[in-house]
Amino acid sequence: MTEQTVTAPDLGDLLAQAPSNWGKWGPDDEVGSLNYLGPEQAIAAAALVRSGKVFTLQRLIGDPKGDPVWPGRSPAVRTQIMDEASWDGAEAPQFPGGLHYADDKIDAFLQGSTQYDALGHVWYDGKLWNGYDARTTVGGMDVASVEPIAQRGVVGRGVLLDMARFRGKEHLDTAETFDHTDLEACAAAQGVELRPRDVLLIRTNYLQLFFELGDAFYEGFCEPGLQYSPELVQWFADREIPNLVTDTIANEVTTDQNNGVALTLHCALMRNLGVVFTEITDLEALAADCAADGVYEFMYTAAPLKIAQGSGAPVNPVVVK
Ligand code: UVW
Repeated sequence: MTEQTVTAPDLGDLLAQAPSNWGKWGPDDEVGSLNYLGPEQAIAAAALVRSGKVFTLQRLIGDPKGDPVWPGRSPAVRTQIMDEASWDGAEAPQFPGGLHYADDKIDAFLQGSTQYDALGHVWYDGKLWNGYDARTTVGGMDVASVEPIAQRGVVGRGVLLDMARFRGKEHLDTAETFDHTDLEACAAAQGVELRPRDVLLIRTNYLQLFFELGDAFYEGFCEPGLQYSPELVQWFADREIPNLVTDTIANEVTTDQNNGVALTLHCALMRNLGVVFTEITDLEALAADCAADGVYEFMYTAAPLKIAQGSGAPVNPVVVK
């Protein structure tokens, strides 16, 4: 990844002609393409509930098998503060009636598990989503934090695009890429129609390798995923995609295999179009169910935790079929 970035083009140059939604929802907007989801989309999504089957998409925080995180981040550490042993000594707190209780806390990267990124999470050329100055991130996100996304919540028609199954693989491979034409072909093979304003859920099952390989997973780290092209970005813009949800750590091929740029789509989709990213989801149970009943559309709902000035926040999205 790092060797290629030395010769990589500048994001400002690469994306100079790329579509932008800055200003589309006013100068103060902080939720971007989530504006595409309103009451009409929520009602249509609710109409997709037929079997009543419920799927939660969050990965376990504190998984005994480990928590996959972006290199440089560390998994959450949970510390037990109070438990029955707290009442072993004479100094134990006493409550009228004899109450005992358990308490704990976590020290966690807000992007260290299944999470929503704030729209201001990434930037280049000193500007965030909607043109906000990157200095507004210093010491905490003054604008385009995760809080407005959390306040609003996300409800819409979700469509699962099972790229791993479509390619006949247990999981996609390191640095394997695909684009919007592959998403369309996958949808066609699954017999599901892609509609404007869909929440797209893309399964790679790549994180299975994290659980199989342990630390070796991070050697030559390059996740599979969508790869930048002007046509792909235009496809997202034309389809008014509000939310991109994947089961990888960063929702796109880590390093563009054509030009060496890191996380181009974070910039082209999130920063420029205001597409909201949901990462590190667990799509396995949902994908198995979709493969079994052939129904790849559903009601998708999510709301990240409300964290003031957060650049992201944990979430447990809920899908109802
Ligand atoms: C980065 O953008 C670095 O990480 P992510 O979006 O995966 O949280």
